Amino acid sequence: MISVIVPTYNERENLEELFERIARALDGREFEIIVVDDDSPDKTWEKAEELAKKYPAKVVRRRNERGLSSAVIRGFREAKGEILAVMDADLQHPPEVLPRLVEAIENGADIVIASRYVEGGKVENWYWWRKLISKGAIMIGRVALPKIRSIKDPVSGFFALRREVIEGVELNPIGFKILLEILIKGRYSKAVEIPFTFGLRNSGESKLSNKQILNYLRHLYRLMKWEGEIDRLVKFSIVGLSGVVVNEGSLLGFVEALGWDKRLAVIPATELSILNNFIWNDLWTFKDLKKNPVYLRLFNFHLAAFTGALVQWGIYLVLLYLGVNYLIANLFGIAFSFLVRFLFNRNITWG
Ligand SMILES: Nc1nc2c(ncn2[C@@H]2O[C@H](COP(=O)(O)OP(=O)(O)OP(=O)(O)O)[C@@H](O)[C@H]2O)c(=O)[nH]1
Ligand SMILES: [Mg+2]
Repeated sequence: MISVIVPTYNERENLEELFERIARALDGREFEIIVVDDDSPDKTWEKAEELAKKYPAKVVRRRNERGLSSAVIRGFREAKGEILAVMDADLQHPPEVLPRLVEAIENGADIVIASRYVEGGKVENWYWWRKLISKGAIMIGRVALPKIRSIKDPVSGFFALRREVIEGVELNPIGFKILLEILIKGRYSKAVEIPFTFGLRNSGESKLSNKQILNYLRHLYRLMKWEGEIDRLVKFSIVGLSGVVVNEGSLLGFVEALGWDKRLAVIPATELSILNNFIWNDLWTFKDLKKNPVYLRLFNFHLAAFTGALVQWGIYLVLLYLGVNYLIANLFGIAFSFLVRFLFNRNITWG
């Protein structure tokens, strides 16, 4: 059996067509529709209850709670199916895609995402800035959370999964992007994406606000913490600081004890600090991620250091050109170089 979970808030006008199209799309299969409505002022729940006389549906009217993710989680709890699907009520998620989601699960996938950003998928009539924000947000998410790196639309609100994926998993109900939460915390081995066209909202108003952007970043931070990525960042910083000590200390030794030329001694001193950082990162920061052979890790680590230096220098020059104070310009350069080196090493050297 398939449970189609539909969170709603003021979607009264969309329900009739939604139910009808879901029923037509899933004709011949056993299904139920679960509407989780947060006591909408337009009485969406009332309309849903009326439709439940005609269609296999269950209506949950939550009086004291609000929130998209928590509504979906509630829907999961109420659902009886082995396959759980989630979709919006406003018909931006065409019900006709549902059979393809179900088939993908029957063919062995644990999670199937109806995706706007795989080949063949698209978004209709969005202003360029909304596309930019959407794509940018996804890119940040994929970089911040290597586990979902291969997924093109990890924030889609339209997806299906096997019940086992979320059973016994503690999902955090905060935020708008429940799929992200599931992709990080769920128990699954195969997640696939199928393309679809995200259409225009049929009727009613968007609940998406600017607040959601900040919310999304907070959600990412929490998931990074859960994944241990924040720990890695901290370790990487500590190792970086130890590298500064090694660099300065060996430079001092080369110049004062060995009498080397100051202009050249900085090169072996830098190399020593790179080796120092490599060893500690290899033994500590990324100790669980040694997939590449050691010579490749060492080579990539040098490449990261070099790339970071170039980025630092580039940003420094650009900011100087823009009239920024040179010390502040350098600080920005250092910060970006740090980020670039961390991401390079996390995703490539130990990726
Ligand atoms: N139960 C519940 N449902 C919600 C809540 N907020 C949004 N929804 C529903 O979640 C779905 C997605 O919300 P939308 O406002 O359509 O978000 P969106 O599709 O990103 O934005 P638009 O493109 O403007 O429609 C819709 O079915 C909403 O009714 C909420 O707080 N509680
Ligand atoms: Mg919508």
